Amino acid sequence: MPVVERKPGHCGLCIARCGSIAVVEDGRFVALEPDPSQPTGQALCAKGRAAPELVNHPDRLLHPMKRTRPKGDPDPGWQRITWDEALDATAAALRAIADRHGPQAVAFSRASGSCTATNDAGGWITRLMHAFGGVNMMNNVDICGWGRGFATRYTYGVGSVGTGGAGGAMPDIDRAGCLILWGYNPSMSRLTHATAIVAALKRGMKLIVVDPRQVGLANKADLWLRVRPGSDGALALGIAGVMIARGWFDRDFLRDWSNGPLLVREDTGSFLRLAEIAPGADPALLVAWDAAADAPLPYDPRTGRYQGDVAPALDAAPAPRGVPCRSAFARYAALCAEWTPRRVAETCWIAADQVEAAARLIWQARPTAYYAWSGHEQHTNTTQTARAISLLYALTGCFDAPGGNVLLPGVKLADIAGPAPREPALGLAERPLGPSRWNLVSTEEIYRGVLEGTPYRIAGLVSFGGNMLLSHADGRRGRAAMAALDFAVHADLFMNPSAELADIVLPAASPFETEALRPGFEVSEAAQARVQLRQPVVPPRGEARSDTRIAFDLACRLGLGDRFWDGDIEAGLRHQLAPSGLTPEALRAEPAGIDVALRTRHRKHAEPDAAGNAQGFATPTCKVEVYAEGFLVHGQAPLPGFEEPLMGQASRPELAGDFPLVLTSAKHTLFCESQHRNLPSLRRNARDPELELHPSAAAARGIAGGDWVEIATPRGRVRARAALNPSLHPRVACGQHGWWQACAAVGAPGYDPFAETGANLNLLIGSDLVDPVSGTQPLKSYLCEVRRLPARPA
Ligand SMILES: Nc1nc2c(c(=O)[nH]1)N[C@H]1C(S)=C(S)[C@@H](COP(=O)(O)OP(=O)(O)OC[C@H]3O[C@@H](n4cnc5c(=O)[nH]c(N)nc54)[C@H](O)[C@@H]3O)O[C@H]1N2
Ligand SMILES: Nc1nc2c(c(=O)[nH]1)N[C@H]1C(S)=C(S)[C@@H](COP(=O)(O)OP(=O)(O)OC[C@H]3O[C@@H](n4cnc5c(=O)[nH]c(N)nc54)[C@H](O)[C@@H]3O)O[C@H]1N2
Ligand code: SF4
Ligand SMILES: [Mo]
Repeated sequence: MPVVERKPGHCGLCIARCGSIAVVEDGRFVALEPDPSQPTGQALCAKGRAAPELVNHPDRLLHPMKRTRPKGDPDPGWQRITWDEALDATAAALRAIADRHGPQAVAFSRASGSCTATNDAGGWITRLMHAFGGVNMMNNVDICGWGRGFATRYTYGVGSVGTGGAGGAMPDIDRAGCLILWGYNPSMSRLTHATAIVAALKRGMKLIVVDPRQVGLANKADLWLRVRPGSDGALALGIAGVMIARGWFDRDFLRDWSNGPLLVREDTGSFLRLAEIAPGADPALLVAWDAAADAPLPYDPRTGRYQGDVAPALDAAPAPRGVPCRSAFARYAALCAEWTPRRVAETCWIAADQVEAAARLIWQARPTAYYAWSGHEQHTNTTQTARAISLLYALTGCFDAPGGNVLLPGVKLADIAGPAPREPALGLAERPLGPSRWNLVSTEEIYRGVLEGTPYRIAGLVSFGGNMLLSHADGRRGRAAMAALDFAVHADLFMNPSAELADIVLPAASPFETEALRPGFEVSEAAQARVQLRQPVVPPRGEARSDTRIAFDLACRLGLGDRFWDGDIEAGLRHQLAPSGLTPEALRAEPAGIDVALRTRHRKHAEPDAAGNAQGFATPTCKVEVYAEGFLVHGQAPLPGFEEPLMGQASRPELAGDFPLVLTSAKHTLFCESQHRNLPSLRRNARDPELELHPSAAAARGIAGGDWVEIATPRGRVRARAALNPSLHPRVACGQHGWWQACAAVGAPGYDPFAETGANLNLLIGSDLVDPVSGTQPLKSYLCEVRRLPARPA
């Protein structure tokens, strides 16, 4: 009889972090099962169930290796080395770069925390970067999380990539009357959300899905808006326009909690300062309008109060002292009114009556909550789209209200990242409002730093997972940049095309082989209360080490041990947990986790602060920012006017004839990003990359379902198999990125990541046309054409 152990924990393979029980037979990890006793344990997806295949895979990296041949040689000549050799060589190379160019010349990167377990070590990796003096972290935020977690800070003042939703505020699905999924398909991408939504639909919650494809919960939605990829901003303005015109909005919330009442000068577009009409007045004071007195009403953004606590007019258009002004809200309402349902229908390729239907549902079925993700993230207009959606949401008045998007409490932990060095991150000068403000940089900024030395030289790269040559645009430029680095080290579970260009590769342990702290599971109050110190299911294979271990070890070799408890992870964990009152011992004794007492408070903006003023919002005006004056200062629009995608038919009419289709992309149910194609139970059911086409678009090109096709854009061409999807607009095509890996066990091929005969979808996308605020690449709206290939690619 085998010795069977059943170990509670969670699946760390994606952001859902499903509560699970790992089954271990005679020391071998053989199965992963759901653990319904955990708040995220209702179900597991196929990837989670394939976890033993991943852990036990024959291609796992088991030892540190160094390359012995030049970069660019088809055979890197990997040679096994010891951990001591690997860490010493890495530390020496990084120190040499820091001596020559300064520590900022070493960039750091990590795989997205939404498709890997690198968040387990995220704070420690950032701590390592800060301690070393690094200021540039590539963590994919420019294409994943900027819209939901950062752009919305310019509206609500909050945002955290950890708890997404409305920039830090998670949808209260259990209590929502209406939920909007905007470019987000949790049935494939976050099982725990999907489960909660299905339950809420049973009790009568209304659902609106904005997605070019009728996929996942779009099939159960009360309203499915088949938006043209990249036109979401216009749709948000149009829906808001109907809400405002019909009075379907929370006027009191906008008056009291948004900067909508503040007067904007018609001549400059800046807020009117009191000092401009009352010389000698406090220069910090802004102005609204007192309708009863027909007089200016001073507003102090430091306290969030209007003089005398008089209620301001929301939509005034006065000319105090002859200075023509309009309130921020009046300007926003005028912008929205330009987006009539008919114009939205033409722009977004949806039916005009759906605009009104959406507005009605959002208002009448409140409380309304929303979650916007990848569908609105990967465009040249992502920032303003996220702003437009957030303002539409503000109209509901449901922010931080029960059944709305709630800023959930979390267990208190010590900050482990430590302060960032002062040196500016790459991209900050060009895009001061973008990710660089938070020391987060794009791949293109790194490539430019390496290849062109601007704004300064990047000579080294430390990567914890990730596969940027597949996951970001312009992989060929990326390959040139990787090859031109003085030194790169990459920690991973498997070799991948990006790691192939490193000097040293380190074997990383999988989440099933490591202990990790999960301080809350985000999707609900109950899930947030669950703190788990996930226990290893089996020991790491070979010489693999956890990312946390690697960060601590590397820090010590770099002479930074004093910042890393001399390599003692346990001491670090104890420090991190201290404010919570929890200890590692207590958590280990309860491997499924401990529920801490958390109390959700709503409408925290109305709670008084120490001085007796309402807390308001953490924005420059202390209110929800309908009008973001800070954008104006940096040459961006303070209201989210809609700009067409830069590589779209409207912006590039000269290309529209040769490239008549709009190309977008979506996640694969069976794989995370560029991973998992090597797992037999998954790959068996999805052998080849697919491109979804409308049957009429296919027929017009002589393409049948299953045919191999070539996808061409102005930037390149790659291959996929046609899959017919009648739910698409005939002019939209939807591809899959991340295809390169073979799966020998089922005889499924690999694909050359850099060749036209391969399937790297992101070779089709350039890195020159990006969102002006965030640098986001248009991975989900580009121009393309598709043609049938005579036969399967070699
Ligand atoms: N066209 C198109 N492109 C896209 C997207 C899209 O929708 N369309 N989506 C984008 C999004 S949202 C994202 S987040 C990015 C993702 O891009 P990446 O973050 O580059 O993610 P992956 O491609 O999954 O690569 C993850 C790598 O990390 C390794 N890994 C997994 N777990 C661990 C771990 O615990 N530790 C370490 N050290 N390594 C680990 C894996 O083996 C793999 O090699 O791609 C984006 N690219
Ligand atoms: N199975 C699986 N799960 C994953 C991942 C994975 O790769 N596979 N990756 C993880 C990661 S890193 C992330 S970021 C999350 C993301 O999870 P999601 O946000 O759900 O990811 P996507 O499938 O890229 O995009 C969601 C939807 O947006 C639609 N869409 C495409 N273009 C547009 C557009 O212009 N506008 C609108 N409104 N919608 C559009 C697509 O059709 C798709 O159905 O998933 C995580 N979970
Ligand atoms: S959805 Fe699947 S891969 Fe993601 S955590 Fe759950 S079981 Fe794991
Ligand atoms: Mo992502």
